[in-house]
Amino acid sequence: MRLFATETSPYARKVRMALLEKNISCEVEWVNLRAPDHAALSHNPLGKIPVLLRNDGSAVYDSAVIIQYLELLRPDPAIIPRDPEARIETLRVEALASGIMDSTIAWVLEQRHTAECQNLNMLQRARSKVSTALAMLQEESKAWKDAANAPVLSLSQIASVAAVGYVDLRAPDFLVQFPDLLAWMHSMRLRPSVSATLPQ
Ligand SMILES: N[C@@H](CCC(=O)N[C@@H](CS)C(=O)NCC(=O)O)C(=O)O
Repeated sequence: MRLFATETSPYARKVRMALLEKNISCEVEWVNLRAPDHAALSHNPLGKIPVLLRNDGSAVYDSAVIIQYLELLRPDPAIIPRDPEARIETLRVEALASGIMDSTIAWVLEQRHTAECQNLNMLQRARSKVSTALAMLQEESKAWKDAANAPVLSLSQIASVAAVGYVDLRAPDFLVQFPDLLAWMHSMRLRPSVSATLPQ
């Protein structure tokens, strides 16, 4: 299998961490998203990464679907609980973390425009969503104190590391408002799947 990814994509990081936690070997091909004919385009018409190319040549995207595929491919160790209530709760936190990624990217892209071309209303809305969602993740993380030493990380924890790590990459000062979440992230650096996938 081959994963098309970039080193900074939080969605790809979620998949890369899941592969490591589940001990699934997979070649990673780094993609230059700025190139008009980048490698992932021929496998995903949307041109987005991550894309997982299976051994039979078929492609799986987006990150949430790839994770479901990996869980089917190798059920143990499970990163999504099988108990229905715990499963929905885990997928809800994954959606929350994905929303943080989406809004942080929207914020970063808007900020790249010259000052007179920025949509300040949109910028403010994206920042506010990141802020309220991070506050909620900080509450969730209080139950994850010992996660770094757990036999396997859950998808909630994997997605949260990827989302908070991306905010840390793009707007590190923003995280100062969330000291408990920062402390949790710091403790997670001991985990090989976290340290091996730090965005460059
Ligand atoms: N919902 C998708 C989002 C993927 C996504 O937006 N990836 C970005 C990189 S972080 C991308 O490929 N952007 C290029 C583009 O939109 O053309 C997922 O979870 O996989």
